[in-house]
Amino acid sequence: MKNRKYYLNTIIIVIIILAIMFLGESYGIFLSPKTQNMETSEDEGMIVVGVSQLGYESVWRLANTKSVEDALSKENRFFTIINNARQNQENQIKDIRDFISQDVDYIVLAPVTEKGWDSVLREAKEAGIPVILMDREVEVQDSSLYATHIGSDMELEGARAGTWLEGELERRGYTEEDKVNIVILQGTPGSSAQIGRETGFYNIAAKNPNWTILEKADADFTTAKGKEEMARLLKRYEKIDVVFSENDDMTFGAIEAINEAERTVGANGDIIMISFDAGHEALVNVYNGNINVDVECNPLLGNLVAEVIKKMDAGQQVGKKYIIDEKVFTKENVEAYLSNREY
Ligand code: GYE
Repeated sequence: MKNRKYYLNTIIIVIIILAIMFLGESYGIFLSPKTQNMETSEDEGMIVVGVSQLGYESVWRLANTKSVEDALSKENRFFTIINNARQNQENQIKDIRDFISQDVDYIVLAPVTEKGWDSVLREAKEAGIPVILMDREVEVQDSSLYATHIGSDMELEGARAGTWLEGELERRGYTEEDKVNIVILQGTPGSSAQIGRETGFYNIAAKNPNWTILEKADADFTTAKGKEEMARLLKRYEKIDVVFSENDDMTFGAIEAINEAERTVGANGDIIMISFDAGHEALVNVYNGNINVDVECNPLLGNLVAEVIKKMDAGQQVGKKYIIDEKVFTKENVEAYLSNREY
């Protein structure tokens, strides 16, 4: 009796294992990702796109990744592989090489820093795979190594912050005699966002001899580092009038550090807070008066990327640069944007 039951159980288990293997094979579960990608995409005549996203360091980045996922979707005839490089250029170079060996149709690259891309982009070019730069830019000798760049004018963003500060100091009654001490919370050094925003801001600062930039502190676009660096700066400098924080995530950390140091920030405080990106949570902070000004950087680039790839795929000529329109938010205009902010 015991034996019969044992055999019956064994037979049932063997049947279940065979059924799983059979179904797995038919649905491609046991195929390597590469084979799986190519078979599915070719079968359905889709455009295969490899996306090398630089990381998930900020609210901006999450919104950008989602926007790409939504636009480069199966329904939209795309087969998309998104790799996340965790803010590391080596990982991005490896991702691009993987995409080349998978023979994708297009590569979308959001480069963590500007330098160091020449060889890998040449490899993509030699393989005949067009590279679309998204968000940040690259600094290469030969601009034919990429097809186009879709993103923001970061230098203009920095200049907008500087112009706003000039106006604000004037409104507060500052004269040329009044010293203004500024600290900068920097995003990833060598990234377009850091370089561009600082260049734009420094150009305005150069016209205001009473502005002193006390220190630039690398806080890598993250809240944790923003808080840590701000706390350190507050201990080091007695008089800080302005914080130029190169993204919202660092700003959130900085506000916490300022409050913990029993200092006040924003429209009603003694430290002026300048921020970039202008995600929903930051706009609420502008509305509540914790952030004085937030210069918009729009992460919703997915639709434009999809549109440009479709054009290229249809053999049409595309532009070398696509820059999106952006705004500047202060307490005066922010209310109208609070309810329908997508990120
Ligand atoms: O401002 C920041 C993100 O490159 C524009 O990267 C982007 C920046 C953005 O981490 O929040």
